[in-house]
Formats: sequence, structure tokens, C-alpha cells
Amino acid sequence: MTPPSLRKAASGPRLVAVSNRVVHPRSAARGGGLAVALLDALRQRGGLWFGWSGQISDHPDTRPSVAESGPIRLATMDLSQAEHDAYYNGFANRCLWPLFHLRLDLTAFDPQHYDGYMRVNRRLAGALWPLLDDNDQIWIHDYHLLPFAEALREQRAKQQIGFFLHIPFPVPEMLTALPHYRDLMRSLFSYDLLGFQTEDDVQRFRDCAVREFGAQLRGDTITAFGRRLTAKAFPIGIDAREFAEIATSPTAQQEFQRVRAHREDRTVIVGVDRLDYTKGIPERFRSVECLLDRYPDTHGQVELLQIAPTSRGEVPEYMAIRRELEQIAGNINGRYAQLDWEPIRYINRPLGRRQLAGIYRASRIGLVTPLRDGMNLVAKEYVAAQDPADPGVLVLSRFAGSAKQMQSALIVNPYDNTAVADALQTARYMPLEERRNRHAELMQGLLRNDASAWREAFLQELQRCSAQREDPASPTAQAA
Ligand code: ADQ
Repeated sequence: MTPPSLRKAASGPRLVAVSNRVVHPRSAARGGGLAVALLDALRQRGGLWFGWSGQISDHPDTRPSVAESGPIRLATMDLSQAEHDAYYNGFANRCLWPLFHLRLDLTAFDPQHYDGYMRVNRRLAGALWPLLDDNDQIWIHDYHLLPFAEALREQRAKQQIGFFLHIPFPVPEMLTALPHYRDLMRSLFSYDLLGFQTEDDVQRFRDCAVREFGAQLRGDTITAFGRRLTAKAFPIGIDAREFAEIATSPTAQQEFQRVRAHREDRTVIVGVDRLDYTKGIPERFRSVECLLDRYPDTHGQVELLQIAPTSRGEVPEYMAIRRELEQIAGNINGRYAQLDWEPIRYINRPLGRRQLAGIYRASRIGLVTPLRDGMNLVAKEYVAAQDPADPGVLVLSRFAGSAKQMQSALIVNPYDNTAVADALQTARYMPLEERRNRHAELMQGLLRNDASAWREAFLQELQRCSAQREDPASPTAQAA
């Protein structure tokens, strides 16, 4: 086995990844897309993963607890209940999340939540600081940690620091509703590189920086607040090859049989989401109702299998959506169910990745209809899990970041129940050759833009723009 020092020297600067939650490699499958992508990067390069342990403690330690897992060092911090309430449940999930997803109606502005959010960012940055080496490449993830680089720079950090936003960036009109938007925008200029999911997100960030702060643009660089950064799109991918393999594993095959048993002649439509109001699940149920209304040949023949485990269950808006879904599903089933058939089967539990892969593969249609979504990895997983010889059809919302790359799906407006119902009916009767062609095109895109391409593109760009910053002869050297 390679000694750690050689491993580090062979693969360039050490990678330090920072995200809200650190997930142990053994349970990464349950951590979702972000956890899998980060672990993959860290496994290949070695490095440090820092963040919240997931534990609440009465007296959180000021220093991280550190564990090793192969080439990865995991450094985690507990939070107090008050910190968790203000930083995570409060500012991150009741303010930034709805605002960035254009749900101003659900956005709670509470100065105490904001103070708690800033305090936790500073406390975590202060705890990471002693663990850093001068040459580290630091990669911060997502909306929980927007001001993290500024907090590190206050500690005099000189390292290259990049940030990736997994959710959409809002239009300026929406962002400026946030009482603290100036401070948050300024804090973003402590990064060397800002990565977004799509070109549209980059454009909205640039618009905001120009309109509100008179930023200067030059290529991909933006100067404001006396600092210069690079802002670019890096659409996140999945490890499509690995997911395709998982879909033929024994566990996946078992699940495939369970879905297909007794339903050989029926069309199973699958929906898989964290239970979240951005995912458009009530609208999806309504679209299925519309399908049943418009096309009587679907009665007894079509079933929506919706898998949506509870997430952020302590946040009131998430409790409300759970109740709403149960009610809508109950109404639709009450209207249409027969003795041996229900049109909506709703599972409110998380499943393992292998199980999910088998369910995707067994389902003739993947229905992914978020009202707004940074990327949406479920759309990519559904395609990767299909049998290329007899693939299912992806019906995808135009408001998912993934729609930009996945134009061979049937693209729909999730608010238009009739259009979604018609797309579902088209998918049901799509000839085999067309299904194969669409799947092949989608799969090529997934393999080209997979998780490792995403990671490498981001880290190389971070290296490049940091090198420019340090070269005083460069036109993009820092203004201050
Ligand atoms: P999420 O909002 O969590 O991610 P998504 O991209 O779809 O949304 O990723 C969800 C992940 O959780 C997928 O890997 C999926 O398999 C898994 N998952 C969902 N339901 C599950 C279930 N019932 N059981 C087990 N696993 C389940 C955020 C942003 C997205 C962005 C990602 C990655 O909101 O827009 O695509 O980060 O950047």
C-alpha cells in the first residue's frame, strides 16, 4: 500500500472537502448524490473531509473528532441544539432553501437564525483552520456554508478556496428580498472559484453582482468588493458506469422481480425524491389523475410508484407537504382504485441504492417533475439503470438543471397537468426503436459528463485561477 506522504505528493495538493454533513464511507449510499461524489474524489486523491457529524450535543467539543478511513481523514464537529435550530433548520432550510428555489411565500426571515448561521460558519471555520496545510486545495459545498471562506480568510487563510452551489442561484429580485443579501454576496467574493450547476445560474449570479454591486466582468472573472473571482458552470454528474452495474446486481434483480411480479402487463411509473416541496410531488399526483381522466385505457393498467422518504422532518413546511401528499393520494386512489389495483402507491421510506436501481430498471417510465432543482440526480440514475435493449422513458421537468443536458428525455412543464399526462401516454406507447435511440443519446451524455469529469473540471479550474491570482503579472491577479 502507498504510504500517505507519497500518495499526497503523487496527486498534487491535498484536497480538503467541507460540507454540512460528513457521511461515513460505510453509509455513503444513504448520503445521496453529494456524499457519493465527494467520497469518490477523496478515495482517488486522499484528503480531508470536514463538517457536521450529524450529532447534537449539550456541550459540543471545540475541536473536531478525527477518524481515518483508508486514504480519507474524516473530521467532524457536533452542534448544540440551539445551533442546529438556527443554522440548519432555521437560516439554511427555512430561508435560503425556499428563497433560492423561488418560494418567497415559504421563506422565513428571522435575524436570530441569521446570527446563528454566521456563528456556526465561524465556529466551524475556526475548528478547521488548525488542520490546514499551506498548499491545501479547499472545496466548500452548498448553501449551508456560503460565508465559510470569508470566515477562513478572517483567520488569514491564503489557500485556494472554491465553492460549489448544488441548488439554483435565484434571480436578483428574489435574492435582494433577503435582508442580509449584501453581506452574503460580499462573503462569496472570498472564494477564488464559484461553481454553479448551469449557465443560467452563473448568469443570474453575474446579473446580481453587476446590478447591485457594480461588478466588473471580464470573461469568466468578476470583480467586486475589491476582490476578483471566477464563476463558471460545472453540471454535476453521477458515476453512470457504476450505477449501470449496480442495476444488474443480485439485490437490484430481486427488486426488479418484485416490481414486475403481478404487474407484467402494467406500466409502472416511478418517482423517487426526498420529500420536499420543490420536487413537485403533489403536481405529479395531479398529473397522474389527469392521465386517468383523459385516457380510460390506463385504468387498471398504470401505477405510479412514488418513493419519498421524509427529509427535514422538524421543519413545519415539510410536515405540511407530507400531510398534503397523503391526502391527495388517498383521494385519487379512492376515486379510481379497483379490487386488485391502486393507481398510486406511495412509500415514505428511504431505500438502498441497489434496491432503487432495481426499481428504476423495472419501471417503464421515470417521472421527474421538480418545480425547481439545481440538477436532479434521480433523472440521471433512472437512465443509467435502464436495460439498453429495452429501456424505459424519462419524463423530465424543464425546471430541473439536468434538463439542459438531457434533451432526449420527454421534457415537460410540471405545472401543466394535461401536458404531463399527454407525455406519459406518449411514453407508454413509444416504439422500441425510439426508446433505444433516446436512451443511447442520454447514456452517452451521462458517461461523458460523469462524477469524475465534474470533479476534475472543478479542481483543475480552481488550481488555474489560484495560480493566476498568485502571479502578479497576470491580468486576473487579485485587485486587493
Ligand atoms: P437533492 O435535492 O437531494 O440534491 P437529487 O439530485 O435528486 O436531489 O439527489 C437525491 C439523491 O438522493 C439521489 O442520489 C437519490 O438516489 C437519493 N434518494 C432520493 N430518494 C431516495 C430514497 N427514497 N431512498 C434512497 N435514496 C434516495 C441536491 C440538489 C440537487 C442536486 C444535488 C447534487 O437539490 O438539485 O442535483 O444536490 O448536486
